[in-house]
Amino acid sequence: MIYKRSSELFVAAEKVIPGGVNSPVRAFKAVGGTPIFVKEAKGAYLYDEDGNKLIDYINSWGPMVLGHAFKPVVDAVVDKAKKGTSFGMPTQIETEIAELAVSMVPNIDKIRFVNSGTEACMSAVRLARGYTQKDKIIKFAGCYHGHSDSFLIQAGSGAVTFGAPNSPGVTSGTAKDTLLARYNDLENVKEIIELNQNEIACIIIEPVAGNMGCIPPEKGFLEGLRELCNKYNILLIFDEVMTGFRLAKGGAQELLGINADIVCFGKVIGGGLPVGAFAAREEIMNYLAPLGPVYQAGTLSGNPLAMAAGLAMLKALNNDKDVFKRLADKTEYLHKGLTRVLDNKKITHTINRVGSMISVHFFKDKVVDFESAANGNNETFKAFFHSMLKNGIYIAPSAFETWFITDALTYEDLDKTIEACNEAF
Ligand code: HOZ
Repeated sequence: MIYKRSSELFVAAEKVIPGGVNSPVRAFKAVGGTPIFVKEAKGAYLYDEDGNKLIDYINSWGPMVLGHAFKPVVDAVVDKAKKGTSFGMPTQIETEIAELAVSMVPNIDKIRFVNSGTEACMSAVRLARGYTQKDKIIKFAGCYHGHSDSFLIQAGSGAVTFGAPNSPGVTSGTAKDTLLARYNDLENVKEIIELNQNEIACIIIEPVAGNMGCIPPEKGFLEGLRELCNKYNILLIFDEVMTGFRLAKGGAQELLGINADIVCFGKVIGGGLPVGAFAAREEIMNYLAPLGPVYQAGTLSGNPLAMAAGLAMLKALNNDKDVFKRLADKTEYLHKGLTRVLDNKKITHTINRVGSMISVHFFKDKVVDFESAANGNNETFKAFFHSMLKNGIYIAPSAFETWFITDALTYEDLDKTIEACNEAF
């Protein structure tokens, strides 16, 4: 494949945008080479500026559950755009999407829309602190909850890829209120809680981690967190930015059968437009301004374009009773095919998968937390990434990211992907 035009566009971008990108993972620093500039996308495919067609496994980092340029979403956005794009005033469609989201997700009564997953998580933590009147939070090494200050402590995703999981600019005052635990290690969480009795407002977690590759919660881990939260009056926050409306209608809460106190959404809930949201039981949500004392606001929050896209997306997912099974089946097929190839070639690896999230780790043991994810062979990953790309398969340009499966993928696409893996070694 030729990337002449993409390289030229990157050089131009670097002159006026730091690193040439508006979000670091895109810069290809973790895999080398220059990023691919997308011209357009449709269904399961990306078409780049050099005229290459790629099978897409990042799907805008999750939201394209039903494929790129999904017609109901596009139609809804076009229709709304003609009637005004933002008012900073209430609109009826906000209630419509809120009603639908509340009906799909277990254990929530009210939802507040914001503009990104970062905003959702940041606001959820403020709400938890205000509600419990406690300051500290527990997060897990390798989990990523957006780039707000409290979360850039051993953060996953781009933060870890560039060797800066603790970012300069986060004050020591802020950092000291974020307590760090090991994913899938309940004993570790218990110790931290016992050392900080009556000080912890919330535990925030990706119920299926997606920012150190895909890491499933081990049996009993989330159940244990739920019990600890009940016992110590701590709120449990599920960051479902990746898992919400992707693993099931009701996200990870439904799939895994665990109730969180606050749930954060992003990406999928906006059908790929800039939307985030956080939701909880009424008594918690009523703590938010204008009803309660915890302040949170935004001019573009709930804007009609985003709401129209999100509503079209949620309706499509809600009305298709087989979609989550189809997604899981396709992902399982890919998992089996990749395993067959990598086993045949005697490549040391572990594949993690939950629903339509999957990641390949070039590591000999189980990958259950940040430490095991970081022990994967990054040189093998880089070579794998570039070989897949050469064969028309676009996976995330970092070993610390999940691949997201879209329903637009055909079994022929999956076979091509498995074949590309075969050629990579
Ligand atoms: N933080 C995102 C992945 N977990 C990457 C966002 C982007 O580069 O668009």
